[in-house]
Amino acid sequence: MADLTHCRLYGIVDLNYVNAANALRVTEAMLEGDVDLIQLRGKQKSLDELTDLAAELHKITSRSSIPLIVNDHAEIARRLPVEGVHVGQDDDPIAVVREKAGRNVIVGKSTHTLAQAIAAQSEGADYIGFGPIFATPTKPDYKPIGLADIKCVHVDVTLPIFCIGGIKIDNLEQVIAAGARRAVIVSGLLQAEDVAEYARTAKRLFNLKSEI
Ligand code: 3NM
Repeated sequence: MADLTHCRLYGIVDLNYVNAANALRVTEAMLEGDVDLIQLRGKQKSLDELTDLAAELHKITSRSSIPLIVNDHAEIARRLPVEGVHVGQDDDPIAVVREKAGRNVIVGKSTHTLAQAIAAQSEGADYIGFGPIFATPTKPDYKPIGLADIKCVHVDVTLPIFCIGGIKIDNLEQVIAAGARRAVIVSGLLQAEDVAEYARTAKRLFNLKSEI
């Protein structure tokens, strides 16, 4: 299983922002910009559509040895050699995700409170998302949790923690200063004029500002 210890920047190819026809190009740009981990997310798409697209994306992510994580569908990890599956609070428990995948894949879980983060670790997640830190149009119904719990979650949870939600180049330093070692950027990256350059800038901030 891929080691996530050194991952800093997690990019999501979210089909609400990117046409499936452009997904490959955007993924290539993320790889060029040195994104450490990539997720395919398509809440509106069918399992078969997502499976076909994941197969295309995996050809190029695997060439760069960057893990490809699929959102929600463990079944895709059964059909394809993608590296992992990401689930939310209302999805299957992690053991069920692994069972459905039929092999030992990376399983990540979205968490929105300190208690959920601790529970996800006990449940056997390989990493967690923690957020939304700021308000975000990508998940409009979620109340932002702010910066204050970032330090605490890093004390209570030893798994890789990816802060998420409303994070952009403009506020990334603030998130890092609050204790984040890793971040997910969705709309910031996908709406950037130059996706690769945006990713590179974010990585540079981690390299310069992160203490660990
Ligand atoms: N999950 P953006 S916030 C997909 O808090 C997602 O679990 C969240 O998108 C969580 O970078 C979020 O555009 C949206 O704000 C992140």
